[in-house]
Parts: sequence; C-alpha cells; structure tokens
Amino acid sequence: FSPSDVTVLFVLGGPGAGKGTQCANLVKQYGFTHLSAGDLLRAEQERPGSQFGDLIRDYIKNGLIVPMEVTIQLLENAMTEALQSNGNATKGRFLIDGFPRKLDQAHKFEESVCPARMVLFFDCPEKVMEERLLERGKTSGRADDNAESIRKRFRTFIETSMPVVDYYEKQAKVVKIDATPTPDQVFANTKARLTEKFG
Ligand code: UP5
Ligand code: MG
Repeated sequence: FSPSDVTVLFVLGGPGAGKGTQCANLVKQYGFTHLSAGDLLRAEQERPGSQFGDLIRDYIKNGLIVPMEVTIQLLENAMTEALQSNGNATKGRFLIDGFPRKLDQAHKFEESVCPARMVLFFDCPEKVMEERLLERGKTSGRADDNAESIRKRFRTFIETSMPVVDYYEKQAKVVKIDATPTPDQVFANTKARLTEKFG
C-alpha cells in the first residue's frame, strides 16, 4: 500500500501504562484499526511453523526488543490485511500500540512503511504500572507479568524506548497524557486533547 492511503498514530507508554485499554476506547469512539505490536509478536510466537517462536519467547520474557525486521514485517502484513479485508471501514486509520520502542525501529518504519501523524504518550509512574502488572499477572498468563520480567521491561523502557518519545517530542508530534487516573478519566482527557489538536 502507499503511505498516502494510511494515517498512523503511535501509542506509547511504559509497560502497564494502559495503552491497550485506551486503544480499545479509541477504536469504539473513532473507528481505528488497533494493532498491538506485542499482541502480534505473541500471536507469531504461537503460530505453528513460525521460525521466530523461540526467539520471540526469549526476548519477551527478558523484556528485550525483538529484532525490528520481525516486528515491522508483522505490522506491515497486518496493515495490508486490514486495508484489504474490512472494506476499508476505518479508512486506513491505524493505532499502532507499543511500537516503535527503539529509535532504529522508528526510523525504519517511517522510511519503509509510512511516517506517523502523531504520538499518544501515556505517562505513568513505575510504582503504579508495577501494581497493575502484578495484579494482571494473577490471571493474564503472560510470561512477562512477573516481578523479574517487569523489572527488565522497565529498564528497557527507560533506556531504549523513552528516547523514541523524546525524538517525537522534538518534532512536536507528542500528546502526553497522565495515565494514573481511572481508565474513564484517562479516556476523557485523551478525547479532550485530541479535540484540542484536531478539532
Ligand atoms: N489498567 C489499565 N489502565 C488502567 C487505569 N487507568 N487504572 C487502573 N488500571 C488500569 O493495562 C495493564 C493493566 O492495567 C490491565 O490489567 C488494565 O486493566 C489495567 P493495559 O491496557 O494492558 O496496558 P499496556 O500499556 O497495554 O500494558 P502492556 O503490558 O501490554 O505493555 P507492554 O508495553 O509491556 O507490552 P507489549 O505487549 O506492548 O510488549 C510486550 C513485549 O513484547 C515487550 O516487552 C517486548 O519484549 C516485545 N515487543 C518488542 O520486542 N517490540 C515491539 O515493538 C513491541 C513489543
Ligand atoms: Mg498492551
């Protein structure tokens, strides 16, 4: 597909900041196609015959960033599929959740797929994110919702992913939202900020 066929919003924030929760709200309100890079990687890990299963499992458990070729290919495939399959009901509008989380990914995606229109950044203190993830870990079955993996995810977020937010900040593309209130309150603030910016 051509970059002019699509509008992409990146949705960033630390582990457990509420990216997935708010993307679900945005889909209901505005009709986007929601693509979570983490969900796509987990699905690829489970896909019979995938050559990347073991690699993805290992990276996710250790909170490390899977080599970008894998993730970008999965995103591009999912975008192509969405554009072909839903009669383009969402008009090529995509929420890309949890990506890019390393500068090289950001550069590569913008070069080879398309530039992002804006970045929603859900800002949340570690203590709050840790509580949410440990609580979710009681039932999520996610291999990285345990104290040790959570610590590693936080470190990767600070060292590797925050520079991506700073990079887009310099381009004035970031809308930063406090992710600590209730999900409804966070969504209300998100809507207000989007209206402010785009009318
Ligand atoms: N919750 C949500 N909002 C709340 C609120 N306002 N108040 C109270 N509770 C709230 O929410 C997390 C939990 O908190 C839920 O129980 C929710 O009900 C509650 P969620 O909406 O799931 O938050 P989210 O930010 O989506 O958290 P997630 O755990 O998905 O974030 P991560 O960024 O850690 O996970 P992701 O799936 O994106 O990535 C996982 C791993 O995949 C990475 O660590 C990495 O190893 C790999 N990866 C790559 O290698 N490359 C990529 O490009 C992407 C991922
Ligand atoms: Mg998520």
